[in-house]
Amino acid sequence: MSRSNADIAAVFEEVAELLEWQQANAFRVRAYRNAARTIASWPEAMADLIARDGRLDELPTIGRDLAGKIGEIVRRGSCDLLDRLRSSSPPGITDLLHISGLGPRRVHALYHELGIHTPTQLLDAAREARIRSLPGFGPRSEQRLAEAAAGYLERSRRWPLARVAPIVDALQTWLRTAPGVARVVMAGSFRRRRETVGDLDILIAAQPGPALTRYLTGFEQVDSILSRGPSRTSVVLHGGLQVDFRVVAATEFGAALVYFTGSRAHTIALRRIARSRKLKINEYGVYRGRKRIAGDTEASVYGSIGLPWIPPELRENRGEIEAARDGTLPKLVQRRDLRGDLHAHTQASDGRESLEQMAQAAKAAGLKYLAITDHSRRLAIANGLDPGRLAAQIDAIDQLNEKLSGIVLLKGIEVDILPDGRLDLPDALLARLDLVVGAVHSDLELSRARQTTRILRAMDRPNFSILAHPNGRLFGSRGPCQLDMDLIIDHARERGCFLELDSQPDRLDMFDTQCRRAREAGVMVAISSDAHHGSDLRWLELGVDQARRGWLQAGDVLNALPLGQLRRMLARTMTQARK
Ligand code: DGT
Ligand code: CA
Ligand code: CA
Repeated sequence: MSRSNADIAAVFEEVAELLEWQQANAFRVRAYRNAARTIASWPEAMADLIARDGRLDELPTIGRDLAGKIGEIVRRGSCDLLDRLRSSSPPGITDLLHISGLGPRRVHALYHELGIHTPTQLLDAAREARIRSLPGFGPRSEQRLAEAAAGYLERSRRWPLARVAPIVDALQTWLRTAPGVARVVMAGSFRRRRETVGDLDILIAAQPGPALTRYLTGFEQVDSILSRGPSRTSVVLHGGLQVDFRVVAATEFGAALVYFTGSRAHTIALRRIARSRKLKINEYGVYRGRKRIAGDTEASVYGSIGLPWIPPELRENRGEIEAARDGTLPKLVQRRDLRGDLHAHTQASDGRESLEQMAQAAKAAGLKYLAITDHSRRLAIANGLDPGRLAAQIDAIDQLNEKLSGIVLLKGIEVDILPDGRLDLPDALLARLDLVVGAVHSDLELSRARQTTRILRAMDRPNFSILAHPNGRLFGSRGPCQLDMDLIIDHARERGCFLELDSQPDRLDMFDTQCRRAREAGVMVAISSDAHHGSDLRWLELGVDQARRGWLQAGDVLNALPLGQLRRMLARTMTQARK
């Protein structure tokens, strides 16, 4: 995947911040800041410039050294310098630099004296009055820091997609009876299916009027009204989620939908193409001079600049516009392409239903196969299986498969990857399974190098099929592990094993950009539910959304394969003799 200028600028900006935190030479810090600015506003994509052999070091503020780094970032999304700075700095430290009242010197004091490296820790420490006694701080500055940290956390608060889904359902039901409303569509990041949303944007085709505005602000979950007017009303719901309503005429709906779906970067790029064709695109339509030539539908807007309609999940200006122009947009995977699920639990470990109940639920969800992958013994809190219990489950599945129809259970395990890269169960037993799903559940804070090595070693075990939830993050409680995902993806290709996109609402792990890297490297991804109850199979939808943001097609998805082909693919990951 080629990285956009904005991505490259973000890398340089982070480098500048980390250098600043490490108290590097001020000229050096400024050099990265200036380069970030140049690149962010440069009209041509750096990737294109490189592709046509343009000289990067002839750009203002960019010398040989920075030019080399730009090339590196375009290729792999990061550069050695950033990787090194990250692994030698505490995670979250750059967030502190964004809090007003804090510069590098004070951040250093907070870190070295009190171990504070995140805004949350800062807020806690200020509330516990631990900061006032540091040299250079006092009760007043402690109070101001508490407010600034709280404000920062409030602004940066994002909502996992699955958490807002029930609110969206309630809003849509409510809007169905709104006066004079012809159409309602969720726009913004929710429509693009970003894993988290900052707020909700709802586009309404209607005749604007005071009755409609009153109706919108009367939604039962509204806590406060930020602004109201005929075409735009914004409210905050109980719990803090903001909702922006925009009311537009039916004839402008397509143009407004393109605009409010965003992303900003995507629509700015569309407008640039329009300009080059002497057209103007705005939220009301597409214009040649004063003549309106399109805007009723989204397709008409894209069509006016010679492009096919682009799925919302791709609208991030990460190459989708070029792909649309070249006729190479991916045909994105859909939920109905999934023929099975390769990660599910039963009562044997921490699931809540029996083998049979899980099998019936999978069948009812339209699946043809379901892999049972309970935890292994190391995960004692989840009642993980020891060799004896796994052997018994293998027999139980064989027996149950005899009497099931329309659904096949595959024999698997979610085996713990030990800190040294060994697996938690003996090879000879694992060899009796259809697939081995390996997962990291302990020692999540290892250094990037050690965590990566651990996973590569696990992949090299004789039986290893799929790496589960690679980053280990949990929304709201745990950030991602430090990992070299590019290396892991390359290794998976060489080893011939697979990666999982875990669809649990709190996980959604792998990330969209990682899915895309896997696809480009030719590594298939399993979109798995990680169900602990039959009803959890609905989570597959969320995984599919994330996969679509990662440009995956059905052909890139392991569990889109029919059972026979899948068995052959899995068998190759299991080298020992099979029954
Ligand atoms: P979020 O809410 O942070 O998850 O992300 P979005 O993409 O939903 O952003 P939001 O809610 O600020 O605005 C919704 C869409 O409206 C956004 O994707 C593009 C459009 N939009 C809003 N403000 C601007 C703007 O200043 N310029 C452009 N080009 N588009 C804008
Ligand atoms: Ca939004
Ligand atoms: Ca908004």
